[in-house]
Amino acid sequence: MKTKIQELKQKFNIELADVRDTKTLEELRLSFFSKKGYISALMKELGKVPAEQKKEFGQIINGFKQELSDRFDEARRELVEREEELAVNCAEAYDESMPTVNPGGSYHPITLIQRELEDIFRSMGFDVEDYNEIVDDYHCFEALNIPKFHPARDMQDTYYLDTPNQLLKSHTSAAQNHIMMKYGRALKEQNRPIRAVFPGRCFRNEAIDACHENTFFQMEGIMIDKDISISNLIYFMKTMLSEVFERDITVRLRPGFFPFVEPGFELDIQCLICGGDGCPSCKNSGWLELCPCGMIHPNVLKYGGINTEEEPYQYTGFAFGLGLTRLAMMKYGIKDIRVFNEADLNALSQFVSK
Ligand code: FA5
Repeated sequence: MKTKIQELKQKFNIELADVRDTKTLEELRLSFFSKKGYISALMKELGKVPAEQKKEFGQIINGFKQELSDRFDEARRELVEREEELAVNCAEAYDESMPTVNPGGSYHPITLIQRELEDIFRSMGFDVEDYNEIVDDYHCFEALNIPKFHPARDMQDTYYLDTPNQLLKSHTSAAQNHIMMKYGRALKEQNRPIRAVFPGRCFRNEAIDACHENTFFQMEGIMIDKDISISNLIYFMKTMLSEVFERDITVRLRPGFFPFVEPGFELDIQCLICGGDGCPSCKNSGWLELCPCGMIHPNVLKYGGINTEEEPYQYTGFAFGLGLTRLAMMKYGIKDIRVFNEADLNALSQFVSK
């Protein structure tokens, strides 16, 4: 029994030396003092000791219990003191005005593709413009040859504000009139062609699926000068796509109706997710509507103060409305458009600037 107590004392000393906090200390205390602990086991053994030795061993066990108990109390006092001190020091060390330490952010894929396109168009002499997200009915529709109650409005149902006549822009074309007004004078007086792209967030009251969102990005572009034709339009579209994808992309141009262009086209690219076989990202068609475009309708030029008839200012122009979000899907192989707005950092932080 004496050897047993000696062994337990040694065990206690070794384990206590390793204790760093009150939680571990409590675990050690229970291993000795709980019903199934070492002290209970000793007391059971006491029952087997001959009667004449019971008193002596009983006193030894009690002395041992008392010693352990005192050492526990002392260790607990010291640990509690240390933990309190640590908490106070940490609180003092915390400075809420300091920037938070984070692992470093990354740009959203839309930001990356938008910047890439801005650089491409700047290198071709285009100005990059910004425009409001809240616009009025005139700029979003009427100045684009879409009068009230025109069926083309049905394709672009959007969100209307309580303030009369204010809505969230359903397409970047809403900025066309503003850009024409801004640069029209330089066109007329300095022969400076209007070449501008204007990226922006668009909103539509839309049923959401793998390739449709209610909030998405477009990049609009216009070019107005004398003798601008469809050849110019096709040249710029081709150059832009080959720069973005850095390889040959299969595209198709088909007629498309938009009241603000005449003639109008739909420029589709073969789906790069399925290679043209059909998948949810392209609604199983193998093609993705990417960039409607066309020659700007004379009415739209007129609303923008651009002369179309009077010699020598017979201006023409082209316009395109690139689906920036869909372009990002194709470029980065993102199968579902909803990824862009889900704020899932695991998915979004994979994209790095070139
Ligand atoms: C327009 O928005 C016209 N303003 C484009 C235009 C500009 C035509 C200039 C002619 C001249 P459309 O509704 O098709 O057209 O949208 C243009 C592109 O935006 C689509 O090809 C597609 O790539 C993208 N887009 C449209 N709706 C959504 C949506 N709900 N989610 C994601 N992308 C969309």
